Amino acid sequence: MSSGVQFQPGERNGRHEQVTFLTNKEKMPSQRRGGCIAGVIVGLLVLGAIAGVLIYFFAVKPNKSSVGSVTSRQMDQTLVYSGHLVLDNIPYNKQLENPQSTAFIEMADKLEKMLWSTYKEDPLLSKYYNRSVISAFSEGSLIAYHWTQFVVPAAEQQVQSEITEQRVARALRTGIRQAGKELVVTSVTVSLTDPRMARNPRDDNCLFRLDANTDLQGFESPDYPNQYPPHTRCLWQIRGPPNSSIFLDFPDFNVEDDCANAFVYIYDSFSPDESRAITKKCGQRPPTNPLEVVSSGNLILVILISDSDIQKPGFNAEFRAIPKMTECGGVLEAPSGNFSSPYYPSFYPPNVECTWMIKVPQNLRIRVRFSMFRLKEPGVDVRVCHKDYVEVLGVKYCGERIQLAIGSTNNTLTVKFRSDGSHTDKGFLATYSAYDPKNPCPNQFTCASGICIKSQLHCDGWNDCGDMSDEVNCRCDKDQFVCANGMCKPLYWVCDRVNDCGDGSDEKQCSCTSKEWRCGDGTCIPREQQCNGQKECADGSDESNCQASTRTCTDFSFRCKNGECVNKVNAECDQENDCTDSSDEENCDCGVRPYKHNRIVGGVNADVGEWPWQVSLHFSTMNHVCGASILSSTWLLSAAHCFKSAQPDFLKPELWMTYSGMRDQQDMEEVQVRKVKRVLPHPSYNPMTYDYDIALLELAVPLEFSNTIHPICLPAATHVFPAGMSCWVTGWGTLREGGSVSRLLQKAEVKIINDTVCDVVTEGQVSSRMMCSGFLAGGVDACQGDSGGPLVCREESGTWFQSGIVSWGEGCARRNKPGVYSRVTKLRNWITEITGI
Ligand code: 4AZ
Repeated sequence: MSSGVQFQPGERNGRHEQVTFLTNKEKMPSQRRGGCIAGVIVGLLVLGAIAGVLIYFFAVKPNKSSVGSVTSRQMDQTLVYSGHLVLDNIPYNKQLENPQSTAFIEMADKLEKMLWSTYKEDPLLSKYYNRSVISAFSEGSLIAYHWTQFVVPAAEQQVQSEITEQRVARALRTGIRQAGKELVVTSVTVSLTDPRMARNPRDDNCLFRLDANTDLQGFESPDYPNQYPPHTRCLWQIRGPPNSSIFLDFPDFNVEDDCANAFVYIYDSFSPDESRAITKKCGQRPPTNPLEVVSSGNLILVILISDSDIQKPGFNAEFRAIPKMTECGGVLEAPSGNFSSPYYPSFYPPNVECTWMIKVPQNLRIRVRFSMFRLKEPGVDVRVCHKDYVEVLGVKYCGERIQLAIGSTNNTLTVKFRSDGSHTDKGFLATYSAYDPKNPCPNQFTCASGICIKSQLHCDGWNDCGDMSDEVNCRCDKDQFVCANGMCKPLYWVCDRVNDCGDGSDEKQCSCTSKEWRCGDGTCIPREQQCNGQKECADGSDESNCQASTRTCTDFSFRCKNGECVNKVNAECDQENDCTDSSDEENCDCGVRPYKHNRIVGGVNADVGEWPWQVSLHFSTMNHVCGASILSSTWLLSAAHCFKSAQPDFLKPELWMTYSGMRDQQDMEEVQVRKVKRVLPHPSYNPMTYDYDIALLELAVPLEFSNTIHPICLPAATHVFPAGMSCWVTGWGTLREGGSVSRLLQKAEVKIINDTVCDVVTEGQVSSRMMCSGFLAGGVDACQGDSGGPLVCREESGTWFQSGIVSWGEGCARRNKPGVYSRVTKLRNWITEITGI
């Protein structure tokens, strides 16, 4: 159960030190628990503090103006530790809420002096001590929020690693014990803190104190909705009545993408204390995925930091006090139902514990399926789940799970959810149902978890249950390979460089001899042929990453504008300057989505702004006919077969209308409608074979880019999309073969299929201008109406590139009949010829 501000011994996350003073009797058992755990904790704390120091020095880059004059000496390093103190013998007084009041000033002075006198006792800390500040007070005994700054001169940087959380906490604990009778401190927390967040309430012009009540109130970042100023440091302390929690949401949130430069940090405390952090966010969020958090107690602290010159509108926020949650979980006795983490889909509060007891009639069993599961926290090993978790049948689950289903062993099932004091997330949404163990899945296959899948999926070489139970103990056919994990896969997938088995066994015994080099498609060539300027591998991989000949030009080099060659795979728009004229990073305002998105379990409906380059093409009086993608404000890319059909009218630009920024075919909000000036199918397009199935559309009026309208990056002709890579295809095409088109934009994750396999499964119908993508097991594919739409792949740099254009396929989602796409790299030069892009 949650409680406002809790002081539980052992609630350490390895990054902060929390000290709770126990009576001697209470101390005994914990002392006997031995030095081993303590050693590990101390080790973790030291590592944590070192990591923190490193992160701070290399990532956070202290801002000179942020922490007073001391840091203005160049290279001096500032360490700040913040947390809170619980004072037992001092009554709470409303006046302490106002930092300008005499009560606040007197009490803060007294405590700041006490802090100094405690640090003074430690020779190392006293040497580097700079100042201590009490930043706020709250009730519940008296809680004082503090921070202390240490400054280490440049010449003594090696000392930084000794000023650890553990050392600071130890100094405080020892010192405060000796502080005398007047101030009885019963508990202390200390965490390494980004110095930019340590503010003095008595002289800060961007610190706001807000009182929450049951009415919805709001606040905004400075100058919202215009841009917040550079080097913003603003704090909002929101305080509700006792026994309340604060609900805080951000209807609009648009902060810079790189969290190292700008972010919003939210705390379940008035101290920027890492052990009380609720979340840290940056980027832009779509209206469908607003940030909504709930505090465990009646306080919440919001901090906005920005350090780069890129300014964004910031945010507007709303808050209100809600009754503190007193209960969660319960007994569920209906045969089926739903349950979720508290306040779902808002972030769950810190420090809660809920237990659901599901009980069904004696002769039945229970299956639980999580359709959303997000308990992600920084620095958590998801195999251990030592912070927030869901526990079922003795197993703890945390992190983000795409497929999670669990079955009971009898007619009851207990699901426990626990959140600790820091970092919360959206949580989970679960459905459960009772089933008859004698016939759990009528006419279907029963997974070990109790969920049902279609019988045909049993032993089909794909892990459909999610726990592999449909793929063990299968008898493989003669033309199948037996994976080490018992799965059966087509023999011709062995050594194709795709881990089809999931355990790597189909790719294990495939190495080429020591005198050979292995191509991307698994074939072996003599080693000396690699990087010899001639293509020996069918996929060109032998010439695509030739470091030794960095500037020599081959057919596989990236060509810079100045004629120079770069022999690095996928050098364009990877956020590294490879050409001396930087032309590889020019025209790279593409392939990023302005909005931040959450991955929804099993979701197929695209989110607003998730695929901002997707366009819907409408013909004459018909509605949606084909897809296209945005290359620039005036050029769209599509498939030739959308225009060159039996009806010559399809070539007439005036009969087409393009819809950009659309998600719902019946919602025109934020959609930009443009007429077409020119339709340019590839001159070599062959309607019989679908070879060169590519077309360019020039728009009559340029598009204005927005959160939901943004171009996709085109790959260089030498860009490599390796077999096995996960890419996404999107469109409003039919949901199944012969079905009707979709109202909402759909997305599907598909894999690039090896060219040899593609050739086999299409019976030789693919040309070098085509590529296969999908799953040979079927089930996921593009379909009619998706044609002309983009197949896009996200590179490690985070940039999306269009690898394919939906072209054809034998039916849709059929087994061994993947989708066939026009290969953009092969048609790249034609695009440049026409558009100059
Ligand atoms: C079509 O008719 C179509 N399964 C597009 C893609 C695929 C099949 C048909 C791929 O537009």
